[in-house]
Amino acid sequence: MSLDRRALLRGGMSLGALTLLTGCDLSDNDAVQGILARFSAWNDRVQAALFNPNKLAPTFPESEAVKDFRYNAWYGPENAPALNPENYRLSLAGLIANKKPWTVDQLYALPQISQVTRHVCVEGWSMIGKWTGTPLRTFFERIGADTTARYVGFECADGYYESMDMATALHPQTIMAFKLSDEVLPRKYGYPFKIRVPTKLGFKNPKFVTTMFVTNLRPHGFWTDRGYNWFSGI
Ligand SMILES: Nc1nc2c(c(=O)[nH]1)N[C@H]1C(S)=C(S)[C@@H](COP(=O)(O)O)O[C@H]1N2
Ligand SMILES: [Mo]
Repeated sequence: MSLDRRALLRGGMSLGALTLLTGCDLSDNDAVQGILARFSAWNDRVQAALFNPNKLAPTFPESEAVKDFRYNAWYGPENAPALNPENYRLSLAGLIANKKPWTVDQLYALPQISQVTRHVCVEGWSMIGKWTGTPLRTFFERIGADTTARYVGFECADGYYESMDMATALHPQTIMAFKLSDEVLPRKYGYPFKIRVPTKLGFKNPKFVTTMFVTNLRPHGFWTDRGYNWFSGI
């Protein structure tokens, strides 16, 4: 099934219904893309309005956390970036007072919490895992991020990129995850850290993050640019 068609169905609308509604020739790809983009923007607005920044994602007993967690990216795990702790630096940009880059040691010395939550992938699988790390809110206090700004963007070592609204970034369960199953986050799962956001679909959990920026202009997202909803809350 093509990405366009999947996006349409996810939007709750069949191709036939869309044809009736719009009278558009659906073989005209530009028209379809335009309609999809408008539905998607509308969905994002409605979802953001419905989002309760204090509502917690379900948590589970530790015994339910899967040790052999599933790997996902558009390439195989052997091609996952191997970031070297000697020269890795987390870059900070945009509306942040202290943009000094962070080393792995500095990041791993931050105060940490653990969560056992469910990761849900749009491709049709989900898994419960235990992640440990620093709430993004705590990190934002340290670096003097402007939390009145609207968005946070992430760039990753494999060319992936993601973004989220500030309310989600400040949510108590949104963490910079340094560990999976009590062990330093293995390379394929995003070493030195991934952003773990249990209130969002899996694709909004960027791995191997190398840059974080705060902005009022909505940044792009890798899968959002390929037809998925930007908000993608669960
Ligand atoms: N940098 C980067 N982050 C990423 C991805 C990716 O390909 N690259 N894939 C996303 C998707 S679709 C999913 S389901 C999860 C998979 O994370 P896991 O390998 O820890 O299960 O990572 C998300 N974050
Ligand atoms: Mo995913």
